[in-house]
Amino acid sequence: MGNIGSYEEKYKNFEWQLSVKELEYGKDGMYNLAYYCSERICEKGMADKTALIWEGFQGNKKKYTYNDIRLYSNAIAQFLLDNGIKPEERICLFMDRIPELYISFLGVLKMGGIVQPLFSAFGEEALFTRLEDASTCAIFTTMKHIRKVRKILHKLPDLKYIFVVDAGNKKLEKFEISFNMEKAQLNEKFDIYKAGPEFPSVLHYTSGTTGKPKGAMHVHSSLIAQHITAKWALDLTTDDIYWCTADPGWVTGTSYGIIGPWASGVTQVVLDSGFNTDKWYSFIERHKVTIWYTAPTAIRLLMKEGAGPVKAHDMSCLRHLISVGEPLNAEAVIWSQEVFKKPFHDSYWQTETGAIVITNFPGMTVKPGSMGTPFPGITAVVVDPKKFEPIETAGTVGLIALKPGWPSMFRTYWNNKKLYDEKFKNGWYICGDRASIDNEGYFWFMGRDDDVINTAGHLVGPFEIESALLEHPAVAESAAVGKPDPVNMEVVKAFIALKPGHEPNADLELDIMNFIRKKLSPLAMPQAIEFVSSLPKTRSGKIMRRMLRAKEWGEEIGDTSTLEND
Ligand code: 6R9
Repeated sequence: MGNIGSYEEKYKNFEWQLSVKELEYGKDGMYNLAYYCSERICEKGMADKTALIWEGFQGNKKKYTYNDIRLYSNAIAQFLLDNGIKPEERICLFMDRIPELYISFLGVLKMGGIVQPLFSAFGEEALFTRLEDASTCAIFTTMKHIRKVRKILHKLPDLKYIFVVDAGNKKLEKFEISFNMEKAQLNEKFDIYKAGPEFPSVLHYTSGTTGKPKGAMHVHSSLIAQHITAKWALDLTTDDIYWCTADPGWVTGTSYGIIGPWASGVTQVVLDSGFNTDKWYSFIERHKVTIWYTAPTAIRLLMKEGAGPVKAHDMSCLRHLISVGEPLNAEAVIWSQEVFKKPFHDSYWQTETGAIVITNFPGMTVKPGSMGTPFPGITAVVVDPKKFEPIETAGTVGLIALKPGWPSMFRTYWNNKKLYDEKFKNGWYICGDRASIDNEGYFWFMGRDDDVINTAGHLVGPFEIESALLEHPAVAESAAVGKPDPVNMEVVKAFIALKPGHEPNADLELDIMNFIRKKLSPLAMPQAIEFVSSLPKTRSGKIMRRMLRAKEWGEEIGDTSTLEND
């Protein structure tokens, strides 16, 4: 089982065209990726195959075949058209990991809409920023989250529809329309929008150091890369039971929680519930999960519980383990080899890259602590930070850079071509991470090259936290940085300078925390606050977050003149 055996052979002859041929991508002028995730699988004789097994947090279960997801996504697409929504309009998905989230993702794409998934734990401020930026016209949500939408609706003139998927008999307000997927009029033959390969598909927001979060715009032909990486890097085959633990509010949850697996005709399982060691192992055992894609924070949490809980379950079903989102420490790889009898394989990529670009392939010797080697078809190097030229000397740290042109590359930042252009230097796409390459071509991650905080695999921009803090009447200025944490790798720490007349004390700290809690998602919440009399700045007045960060990590601060461009 698996695609492992022939990997070396395939690597030698790789071209993206291989994926195009396998998918028959573009056949009869069809480039819409949603077609390849539902109709095509049915046409290939797998209509009755299970596409999704879902378990809710209360243990409730649902199961959908490929024919079900085909019909339901058709119904959603028709429903959107019936409401006058037009191709290229932005439709946000703001739901927990319920079946409607996964299926409406395809529904939006089938009518030519641009799908904008947002993490349901976002607070109203985080939601507002992203809906405003995208001029989103409709949002799918549930009664659990509708309160946040109602609060900001008056500030969003473009938001015309709120589709509530579980309203039942509950009273809805203006602009709110009840939509029950399973009771919707089924549509055997929906006329799927004839999107071209370069037609916009998914808009994922990601955080940077400065400014608001930016929307990475993807196109339908991203499928070419998502399909072949799902096959070769995740090793998905039609015999597998696959579990991706990521939420589709983040890119891993769409590229490899919807598109990759469904375009491969895989049965995937979803657990809509928070982390719990026993729950997770039982879930794997119960569904006989064969391929598991998760994140280092989860692995570290499992490690903390030791081998005991692993032994209490039958984990022999697992055949391939992959990790993403943060540095995968060597200890985690060694531990997984000990307890699961197989190592976690690292995979490196970004919202902007759309698909895995560097990975420890199945069948490859894993060097614990290394991310692996570039995916075939990807030219990845490290460049020096001044001239952006590839570094030839093994072991020298530089910026990870990719040669533009891979199929799933983002095509722009929404409404921000300037920022997009700034990501390219000397003909390379600069990822914003630092790494070195050893003499066998393996990449070793060093850290980010900006001030973005990676907490439990989620990128948090300091700007959003600092903006929320600044709205508090006592805060004069603030800086948010990552502070080491044994499980989450980093957590947010805020340094705050107060306005005259305010004294630092525990009551004020609590008041500030409560104030920002309403604005930020739980993961962006500072775990620590330190009051300072002033913040370190460059001569031009920029806050030197890196200096504060270095102190937290016990690192050499070094020559401060190089810390920020003055
Ligand atoms: C897919 C995803 C991207 C950033 C990326 C880097 C960090 C991702 C990693 C990793 C070390 C890995 N990152 N994979 N760091 N080792 N294997 O996570 O997308 O949310 O955009 O984050 O995450 O810093 O630049 P995104």
